[in-house]
Amino acid sequence: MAKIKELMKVEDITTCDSTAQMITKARKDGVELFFDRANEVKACPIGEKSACCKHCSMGPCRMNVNSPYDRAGVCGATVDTIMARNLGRMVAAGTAAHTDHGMAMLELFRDVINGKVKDFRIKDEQKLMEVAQSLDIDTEGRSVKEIATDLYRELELTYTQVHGEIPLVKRVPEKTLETWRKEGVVPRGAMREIMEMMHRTAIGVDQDYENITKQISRTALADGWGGSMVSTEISDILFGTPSPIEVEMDMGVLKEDHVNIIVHGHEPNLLEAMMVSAADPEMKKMATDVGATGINLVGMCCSGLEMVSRHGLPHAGNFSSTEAVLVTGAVDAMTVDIQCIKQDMSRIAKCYDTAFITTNYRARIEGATHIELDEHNPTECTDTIIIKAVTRYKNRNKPIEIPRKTSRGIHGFSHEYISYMLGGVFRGSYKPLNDNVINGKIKGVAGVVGCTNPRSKQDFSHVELVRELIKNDILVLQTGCSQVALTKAGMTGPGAAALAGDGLAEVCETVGMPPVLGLGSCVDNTRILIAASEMVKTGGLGESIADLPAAGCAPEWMSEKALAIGQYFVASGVFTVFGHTFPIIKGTNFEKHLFEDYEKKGFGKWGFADNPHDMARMMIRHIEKKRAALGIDTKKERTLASMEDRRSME
Ligand code: NFS
Repeated sequence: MAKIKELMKVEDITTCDSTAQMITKARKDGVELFFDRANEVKACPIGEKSACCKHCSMGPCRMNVNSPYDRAGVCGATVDTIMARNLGRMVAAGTAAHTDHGMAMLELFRDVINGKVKDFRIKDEQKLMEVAQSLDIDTEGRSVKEIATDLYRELELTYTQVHGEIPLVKRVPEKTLETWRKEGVVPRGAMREIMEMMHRTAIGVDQDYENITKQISRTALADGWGGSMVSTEISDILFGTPSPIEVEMDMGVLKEDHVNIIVHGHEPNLLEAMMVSAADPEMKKMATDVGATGINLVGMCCSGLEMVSRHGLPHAGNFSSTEAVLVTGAVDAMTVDIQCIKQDMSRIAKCYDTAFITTNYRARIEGATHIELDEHNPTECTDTIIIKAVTRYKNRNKPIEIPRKTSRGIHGFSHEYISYMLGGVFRGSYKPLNDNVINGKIKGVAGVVGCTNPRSKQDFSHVELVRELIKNDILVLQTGCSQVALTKAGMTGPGAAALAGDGLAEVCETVGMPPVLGLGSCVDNTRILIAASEMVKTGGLGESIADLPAAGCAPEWMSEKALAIGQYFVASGVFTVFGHTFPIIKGTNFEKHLFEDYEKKGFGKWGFADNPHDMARMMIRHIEKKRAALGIDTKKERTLASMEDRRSME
């Protein structure tokens, strides 16, 4: 372990009991985790504020964060240009991650249609029809293959379209699209937008922060309404659209007498194939032959969430727990694909003799065993992983300590299911949701999403923020690591309605839903976009997404992907608050542009707060402002909705 001058107190690092227990164990075992490194490697104060330009070799040029207009870069770039360039490149990187993931799903879809991939199939034909129809693809009297082929061609444009508007903008409310057209930010294919973003932020090109911001929005929109949306829709078509399911989460899902295999990453196909292998009688026998009771397959982070939503697979924790879970000594194999995988997991896995396996050609890690997943024969890879895990089980020689905690929650709320749940099976609609927002039982809707970060006490802000929001009758939609934090805190089950304000609690009890709805992984933030779009189209809450009493927040974000998501929500019209830090200097022109002026153009805007109570206050204030603008801010007499009332809402 590197020499750490002063270790942080465990209670200051995390509110997750299991992770806390493992941090303590790791320290006893002499194993360093990223929490301690975050303490040791202080963030660079200039980099943190994005006030350093290293886009050419005349620099790197570092600005003065306390007096940002004191100097300029060697080329003359002002601090506004520098910060805008940096944000642009971060958003381009985040967009690239989501769209490359989406493209991988689309290529898999193509090979399934062509019959080249036989281990996967189109599982949800209804969703295929709905997505095709939403893009004006003719479905009448045509075969699934014909429709799917047309859909593939259309969605490929999400990436490759050089001119014009990508097909999925057909789903954007008219007035929102009008704003985009007026401001010149309707996205072309993501490849074109990312390319232009990189070009414009190179030395000597775009040196006007407002003009750079346009391309930042356009790039991010190519993610939210493009690459990420394709990923969600195609994953639903191939693997099934989620519907509510009760799931167990936290490290207590590991079982000492089982071969424990964790899958961590983002693409659902690895875990889908793992499920097939783990259910194979031959594999099961192999596990029992070495004395195990069975194979225990568990997810983590976003690929885990995809399987939570679709199959009810247990989930061991979020981003800040992926190293800590190895410290249990109970993980026989940790297998990963892409994104949010810490390099040091490879070293920690070695300390506990856990097989650490990379499976994707894009993401190899030094010290890991690489067993590539080939979609044409996926179980060859996943069978091999199970054999490695069984071997490790047989040779277990490290003491095992599994935290006992688990929490149950309801997950798998697709935007289709929200419509069905509220409107009923024959008259699925967002009208009951809109009606309850209009009558004030529900004050508004908030998306609380995103990562955890070792520089921010794990899960704390997510939980505190959501607690405040639901208490104030705001329905919370969740994705990503935030959803895991809230489940561990016991707030994604119907019992959480007791923590909600009277109005929201009443709606939750009538419908039988929790006040906190888990929608899936980070690419599934697009489900929130579609839900927002449906709310606008249903009527009564304004004409554009910017009119909705809605707000978003990523309280403990860390990834560039989160910035891309934040920007596509802002550009779609949502007030979006980030916590813990933001790469910008307060009081600069660029900050004023993003945090104040941007909403005057018909977009949303950014917000920042460093504690969950301020985040909640800002979001609630914004929602109240929107309610007032819609003329629905008068407090209505509260009555208990009966079934009769529910029917009459129609
Ligand atoms: Ni999202 Fe998923 Fe978690 Fe953050 Fe990483 S796992 S894609 S980026 S850390 S929420």
